[in-house]
Amino acid sequence: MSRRTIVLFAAISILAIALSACGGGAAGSNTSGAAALNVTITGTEFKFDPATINATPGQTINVTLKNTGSVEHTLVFAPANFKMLVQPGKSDTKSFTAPTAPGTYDIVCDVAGHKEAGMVGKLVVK
Ligand SMILES: [Cu+2]
Repeated sequence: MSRRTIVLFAAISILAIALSACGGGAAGSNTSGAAALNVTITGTEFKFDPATINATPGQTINVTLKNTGSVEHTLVFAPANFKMLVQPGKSDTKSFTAPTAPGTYDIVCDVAGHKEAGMVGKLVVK
């Protein structure tokens, strides 16, 4: 091989690596996931309905909390430092990211006494 050929070959190799790295990145983001999950949860005294969210690891979760009760309610997901508060008769949408570790995590309403009254839910990641 002439020096020129070697340089050309090296350039093509680098280009090929760059392209495959790019492709790999795209494939990676496809596997992690999963389109965002849109869930609508009704909050009232004293429960979430549905009380269970099923998500995949690292999935973006867009939560719409509709408060159909007569007092304010929150939806708190501590592992993601996530909290939303919705006044009675209102609804709001916010997003958080599911943990990357599979498992079952607690969702609570942290208004005083609500969790104890049964206003709890689960996020199942698998
Ligand atoms: Cu509540």
